[in-house]
Amino acid sequence: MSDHHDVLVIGAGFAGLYQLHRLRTAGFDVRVIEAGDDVGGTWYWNRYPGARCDIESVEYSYSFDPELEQEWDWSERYAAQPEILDYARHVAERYDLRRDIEFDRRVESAVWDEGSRRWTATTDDGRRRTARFVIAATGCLSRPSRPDLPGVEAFAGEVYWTSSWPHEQVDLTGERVAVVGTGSSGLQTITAIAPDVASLVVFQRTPSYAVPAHNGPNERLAEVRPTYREFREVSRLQPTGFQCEGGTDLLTETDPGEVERRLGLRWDRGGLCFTSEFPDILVDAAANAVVAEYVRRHIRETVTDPGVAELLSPRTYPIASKRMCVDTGYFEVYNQDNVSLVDLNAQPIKRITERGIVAGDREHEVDVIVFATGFDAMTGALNAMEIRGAETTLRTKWRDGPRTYLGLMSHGFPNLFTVTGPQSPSVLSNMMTSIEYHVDWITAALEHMRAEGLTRVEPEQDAEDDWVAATNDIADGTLMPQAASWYMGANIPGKRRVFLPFIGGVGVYRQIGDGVAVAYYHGFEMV
Ligand code: N01
Repeated sequence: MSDHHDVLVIGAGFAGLYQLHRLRTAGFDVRVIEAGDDVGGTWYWNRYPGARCDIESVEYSYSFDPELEQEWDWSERYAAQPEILDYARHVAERYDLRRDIEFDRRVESAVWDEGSRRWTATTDDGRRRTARFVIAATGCLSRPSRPDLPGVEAFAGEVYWTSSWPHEQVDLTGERVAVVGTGSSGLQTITAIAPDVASLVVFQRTPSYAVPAHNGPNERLAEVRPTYREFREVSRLQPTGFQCEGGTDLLTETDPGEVERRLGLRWDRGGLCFTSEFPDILVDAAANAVVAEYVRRHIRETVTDPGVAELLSPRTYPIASKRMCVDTGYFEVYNQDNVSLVDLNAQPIKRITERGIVAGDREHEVDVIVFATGFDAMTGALNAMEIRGAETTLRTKWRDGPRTYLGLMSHGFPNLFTVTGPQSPSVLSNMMTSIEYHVDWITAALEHMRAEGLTRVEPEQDAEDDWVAATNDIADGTLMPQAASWYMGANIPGKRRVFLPFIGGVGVYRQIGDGVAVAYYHGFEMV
């Protein structure tokens, strides 16, 4: 096996798999390095109870091959983690991808050599591989955030992290369980385990806005299939990369009764499109407040204890400025006798003991602690590697926040691409749509370079500066920076607060990316 390749891809999640398929079909010699022992990325690691995608399965799937689209059956409107992992495995088999993937290897460093115009990547087994191009398909939410709570090692029971749940069955029946964290992973875990555990204590720092999923059999698949091609074309141009049929009337100019009616229709349909009814929700605090109160009212109507309902009601940030959750009976869980809620703002966690968690002046004795504390989003996985470009490391360059051109490349790091990198729509979109777009774009760029005999590509400093400024300006025009969210890097102590994704929309982003490519990769220096 040669240790030099045209392209080294890091990660065998949905981005890495598709990137391998595209480049190999185009005749490149590609090697994929994957830290896990199987494909699937996010869906390989996050196998906690209740893990499920909150983008509908007709949208959260590859669109590149009409045959794949027609042959794969999604059983539910929102697919559960095992089914999505099966799909990733099916894709790996169907396109014979495994032969070019090395599992159980983590890339620790990648160093650029200007003389040979090559990257040298070193994996955790000490092995080095060289490649003309490196493509980081490392995921946006793949570097877990593990808060440093004193005493964890003293705990006598079991500790689990939703972001790296064990592969063998974990039976929590009859156990006394604590869950720390109430984002999407926490909500899904809590809802799934509450019926079976002896007791459940939820440790909440910030309550989440959640809208109902209304999950069920996937009736939409039969509807969409006959015209799947056209359906995908429409999705690719939507702001979120999936179809929401966004409204155009401003909430603040709509009669309150009509607002109530329309939000009700969205609520009854379920899912993340809830906030797409009015375009001013994310830019006008008054409009946002109406929608936030709508959700809080549902929480009050669902949770019988008014004190608990109030604790579960988000009030400190605009709705949708932190990632919304999609739930299936989450708030109802708090009506169960065996479930209690600890507000960490009033009773912060002091330490973990042999028996449980001390919050405020009370020790909560448990058998199991589940941490659902999130990720060092968007930059975490990239900065975890020592990536040394022409002059410095990526970590050093990005100390005050990521700097990219189109979220695809960073000046000073030639021939290094990031799939769904920071400052691209990524986490604000259907990841599948954004992954496919980036992979197609990168593949076309590499084919162009090969055809022209070019061996080095790097974004120009000016193009990058303009893109960074534009992404920040657009975000500053919204309510998004008001939340202490992982979109802002605010969940990681010491991380610079900068809005990380591009919020201009998938359709707009696509037009920009296409325009750049058509203009001979304007803003990229290719030599
Ligand atoms: O992570 P999160 P997640 N002490 O960061 C709390 C996607 N996803 O894994 O908000 C106590 O959202 C933290 O509190 P706060 C989706 O994009 C999708 O749940 O920082 N608590 C928060 O409550 C999602 O947004 C799906 O104040 C601490 C929680 O832990 C993203 O992944 C499913 C703490 C972390 O929530 C991440 O979701 C799952 C501490 N020291 C995930 N540190 C679906 O498709 C953190 N917290 C459905």
